Amino acid sequence: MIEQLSLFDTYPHGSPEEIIVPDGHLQLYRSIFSDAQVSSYYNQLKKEIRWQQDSITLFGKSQPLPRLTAWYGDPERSYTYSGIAMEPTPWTPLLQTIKAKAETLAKVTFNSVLLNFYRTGEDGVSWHADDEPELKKGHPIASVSFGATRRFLLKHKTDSTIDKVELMLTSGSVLLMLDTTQEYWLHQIPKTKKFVNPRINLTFRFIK
Ligand SMILES: O=C(O)CCC(=O)C(=O)O
Repeated sequence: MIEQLSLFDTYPHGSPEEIIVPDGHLQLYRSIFSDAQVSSYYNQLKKEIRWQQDSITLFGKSQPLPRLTAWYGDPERSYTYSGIAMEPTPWTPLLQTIKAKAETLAKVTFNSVLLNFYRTGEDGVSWHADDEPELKKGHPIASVSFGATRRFLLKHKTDSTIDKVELMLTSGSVLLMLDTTQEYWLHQIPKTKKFVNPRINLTFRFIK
């Protein structure tokens, strides 16, 4: 008997939306997880992750970050951003499951993840690139979202004539930031005064 392959069998994740910009390349998978997974993963992450409230010093004044964060990963993969040094908490089984999915899509391995918990629309992250020296240059970054849909904006670091890019990151989506994207582009999750439900985002990374 000949087994017929459906499109779903051939492309179990569907084809991603390709976002090709000057000096950058992203792929967006809109719904990678089932509805049941999305809601159970969100609840579990909210409950079991060791969320912390970090502060940064701006103009000599300490200010809480507008989100909660956590850093998980392989032993000794510590990470410093905006002057905040983070030691990795060991992987949980759920984080390993999500990591495996991200690795299948990105076709690389990851050894760490930064988690962000946006409690309301007043939480966000301002313009930055994931280009700290300890991150392996050019290695894909996989950004997985659960919870509220939020706007994700990208702008070129040096050429203001290049149009900004706006993506809506929905629950269960996986965005891959590839090639030279971190070298040439900044990204942000802007704050909004509109009511939005909480959202959890995980960015899987590779620390050298
Ligand atoms: O929440 C997001 O989608 C973005 C998170 C982010 O920019 C980061 O972790 O560097």
